Amino acid sequence: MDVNHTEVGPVVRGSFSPEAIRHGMLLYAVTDRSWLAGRTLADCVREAIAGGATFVQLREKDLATDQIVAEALEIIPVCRAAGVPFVIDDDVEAARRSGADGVHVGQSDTACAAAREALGPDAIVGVSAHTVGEALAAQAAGADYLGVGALFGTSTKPDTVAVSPEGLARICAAVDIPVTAIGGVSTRTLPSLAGTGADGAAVVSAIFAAGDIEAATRELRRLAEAAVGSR
Ligand code: TZP
Ligand code: MG
Repeated sequence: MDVNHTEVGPVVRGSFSPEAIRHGMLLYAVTDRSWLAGRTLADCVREAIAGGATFVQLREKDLATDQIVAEALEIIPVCRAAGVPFVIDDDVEAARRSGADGVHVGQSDTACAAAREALGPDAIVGVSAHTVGEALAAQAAGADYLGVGALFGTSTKPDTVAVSPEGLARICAAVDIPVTAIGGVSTRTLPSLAGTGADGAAVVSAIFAAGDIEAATRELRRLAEAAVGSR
């Protein structure tokens, strides 16, 4: 992957082209520490990347910013060595302090434009969207990509809003920025993303709950390529 690195204060941030970000949507791994089983989260991310994950998001719902920064500093070298973009969920300050490549914000988190203002023009800012209206607003505000879901049933995020495959297709047709589909994506459900126009899938449990993360990711990557290849 083509990456230019720029100095951001004491840290170095990768700068990813729009094409690289679109490719990153193919199999977007969203971390969860629920299933570490003696491994560090950085170990799990390393396995996911070895299996073909194309993007990594650090998602922590219960940690303070200092702890998120500390975790990010362990994971960033793993992602950077592989040229894989790394963003942090919600916490713009943790993204800024750690030198993450960017941030992912939901509809009730920091606004896209404010995140961009805080992190600078080279940062990746991703936004969660559930409707065409939210998607167009995010694109107009400068989002680099959209996460759309929840497509399928998931117990990972209880407060999620349901998006149908038809709703996903409407969003993909309405925007120019890349889209990754999230929520209940597994080897069973991933093939039904074919034809929606999505650039790939974002996955939590089907990667991080797996005993063999690398093997599980490899199979998801194969299916993602097949589904997106036929869009
Ligand atoms: N946003 C919408 S659904 C979801 C998030 C973070 C959780 C997806 O988790 P899983 O385990 O891949 O269903
Ligand atoms: Mg959020």
